[in-house]
Amino acid sequence: MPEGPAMMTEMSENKRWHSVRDLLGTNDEAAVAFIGAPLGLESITPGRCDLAPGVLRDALRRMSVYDLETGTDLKDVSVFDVGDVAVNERTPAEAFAPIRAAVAEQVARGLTVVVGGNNAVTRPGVHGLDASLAHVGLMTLDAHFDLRDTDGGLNNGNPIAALLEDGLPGRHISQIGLLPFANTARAHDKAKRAGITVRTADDCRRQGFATVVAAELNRLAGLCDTIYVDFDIDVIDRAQMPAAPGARPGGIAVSDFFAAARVIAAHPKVRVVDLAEFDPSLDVAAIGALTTARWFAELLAGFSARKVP
Ligand SMILES: [Mn+2]
Repeated sequence: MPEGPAMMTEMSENKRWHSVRDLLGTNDEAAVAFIGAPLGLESITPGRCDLAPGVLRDALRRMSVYDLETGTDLKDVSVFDVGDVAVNERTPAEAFAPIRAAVAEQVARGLTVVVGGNNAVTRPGVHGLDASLAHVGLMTLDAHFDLRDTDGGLNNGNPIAALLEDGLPGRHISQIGLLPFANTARAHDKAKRAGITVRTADDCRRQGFATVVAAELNRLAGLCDTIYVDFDIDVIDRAQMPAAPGARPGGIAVSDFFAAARVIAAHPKVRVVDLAEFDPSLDVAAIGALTTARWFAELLAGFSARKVP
């Protein structure tokens, strides 16, 4: 046998690999949709969350499609990339209709992923999944209630308050990962009076974050036809997620966040998820970029493992 390089029958991995970015394209038959929602205006702490969809797409090149821990290979998964909704220069009030419409157009797929943007993307996202708000459940993974008063206008601190005012039943809402000294007594009282289920970061540490998430998915699934999940990335401990203005020390471990993403995407009633509050202008050593990229890979892995009922 002559010596020399082996015959290559597949793409060489000498300089590159098959990445999660390669899964995004224009295949209209794809079971998963990716919608960029670069909404940055009216953040309580002004920032550049509008940069997140582009940074996340780029970071997906650094994710191999293969998960050696479970033997999951995403190479045959196809994601329809809708592109970005033109909301860069819009307020949450102005962005409501276009984001709602973009989500409503995709919800026939198995899973629609909305990449914000600040947390004001959640209200139009929920409306896009269920215009009646009567049959949808909402789970938030967030250090905050996002129940600030709406009297001064819509911002990234009041999407849940606005949804309650729109008619979403409080018992259809689960809020997980709340932190002490990051919320007010008034917001907590609003949550209790509305019948929202509240699980603090400490509850999650004691019981296991993925365990709490799975239990709440089951609770919501018993009440609702579909479930929307808002991943506010500030639920992660600030040392592990510096690129979120609201993240604080004492938050959820990033490994728990990834595990929860997989459990959530595997649930057959979860139809739309969003990612909110990633501000690339605050990033350090691409921690935020790589964290959101891994989150997206976990969603695809969970979705691939979904058992169709
Ligand atoms: Mn939030």
